[in-house]
Amino acid sequence: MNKKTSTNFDIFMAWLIRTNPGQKEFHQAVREVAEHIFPYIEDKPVYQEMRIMERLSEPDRVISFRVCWEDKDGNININRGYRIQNNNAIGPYKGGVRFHPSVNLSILKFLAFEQTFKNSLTGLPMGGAKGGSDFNPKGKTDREVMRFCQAFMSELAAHIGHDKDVPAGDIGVGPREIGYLFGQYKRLTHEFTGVLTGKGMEYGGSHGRIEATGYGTVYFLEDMLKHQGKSPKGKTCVISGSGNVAQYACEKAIQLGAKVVTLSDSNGFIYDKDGVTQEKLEFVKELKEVKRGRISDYAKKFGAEFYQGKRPWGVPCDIALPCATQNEISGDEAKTLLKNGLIAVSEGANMPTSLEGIRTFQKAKILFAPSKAANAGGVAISGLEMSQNRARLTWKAEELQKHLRRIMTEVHSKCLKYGEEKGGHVNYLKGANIGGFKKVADAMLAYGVV
Ligand code: NDP
Ligand code: 2IT
Repeated sequence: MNKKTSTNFDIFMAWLIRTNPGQKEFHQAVREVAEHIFPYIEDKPVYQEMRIMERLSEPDRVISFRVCWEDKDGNININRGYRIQNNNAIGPYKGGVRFHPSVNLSILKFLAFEQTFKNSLTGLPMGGAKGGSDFNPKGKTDREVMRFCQAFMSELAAHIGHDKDVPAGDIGVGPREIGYLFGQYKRLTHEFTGVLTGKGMEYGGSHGRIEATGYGTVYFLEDMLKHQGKSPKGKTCVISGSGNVAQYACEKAIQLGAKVVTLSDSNGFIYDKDGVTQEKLEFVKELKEVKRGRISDYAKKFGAEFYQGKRPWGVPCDIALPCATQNEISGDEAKTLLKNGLIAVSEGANMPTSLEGIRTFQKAKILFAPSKAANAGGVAISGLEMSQNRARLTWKAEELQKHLRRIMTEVHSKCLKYGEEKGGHVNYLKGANIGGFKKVADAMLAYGVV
């Protein structure tokens, strides 16, 4: 009898593409991982016989639902909601919710797949999931956003729970949306449990969660530079995005003595030659979180340059921190960054560098921190929010900052363990992929065929 085993990368990718037609972001994310896992399992037949990679890349469950809500003018709107529960081998499903018009099955499946490896790297007991909707919160009133969130949660509530699946924020889902979602869950179930993370401090949130992703991305950068005897101090830094992750990556980079010269949104980027200061950053936080305005207002307010419809990668820098969205650094943009003297990239966003971009950075052997390692700080503090909710305790802010710093160093160490190559170069992508894979795969082996 001929047994089916996963021995061949090409056969695996052909299967993946055939069974998930047209889902290009999902193919990309799986390829990025499989390229390292197949060589790693070549001499480990048990992972092949048990077809771990195939099982990891077929989500446990894909939930899709209609979301109907009434806007301020009395019109009925229909959006599509999703929750992808990718894998719960090492803990309850865990991962953010994204509200953005670009949301589709391919994007959420790539995010849920990545989340599985990222959550494993944190060392905490969390499986991988992602959810969201093609709803566009931009230009909507608070009441419209509330009605949408309530309608979304009315369906999602049946599929989540503090031991089952714990959603959180992502693009377009911040403290306001988490409040509305949590309020509706509580109303439907008559229970107060830690079913979401990223909650307000008044109702079970954790200190440090707001800052965690951005700070963690810069801590990872700091650890990579330290490994080479360098530091962020005095380095010029280009950041994309101006939302949650970008704001706190900017804050930590400034605190560590770097000079941040750009921020962006979907309309373009600002170039501030004098550098973003803490004071200017406070303006950005207010602009984005309260006024929900555009980054071009920064240029008007502080006399910086604004480049309409452009991304910031043409600005000369030592360090790039992509913190907006997937595939925002193309192969050509990666080449431009290198030509201008780039030494390190730490990905705050999920999969912001295209495959061509990654190959370009890796060929040049610069420091490249992939998202599943570099932005793991956010979900790590989410994991600690779950612990606090279970214990009905609130840990002190300083304690959480220490945990975040420690966890990012542990993630960095895992990348070194599996990614250090002959000659001392560290392939952080390989390290993160294998480091994330091992724990999940071994748990799956323990369960047998389920
Ligand atoms: P926010 O909604 O707070 O901010 C998103 C930012 O990215 C905004 O500046 C937005 O601009 C910009 N942006 C979004 N989509 C696009 C696009 N298609 N083209 C250009 N700009 C875009 O989200 P977050 O900061 O939370 O998320 C940013 C990234 O970080 C995402 O990849 C997310 O998955 C990842 N991430 C987030 C974590 C978290 O804890 N929040 C944890 C780990 C990763 P505009 O306002 O114009 O839309
Ligand atoms: O991509 C991510 O890691 C997040 N959006 C955060 C997930 C979480 O559960 O905190």
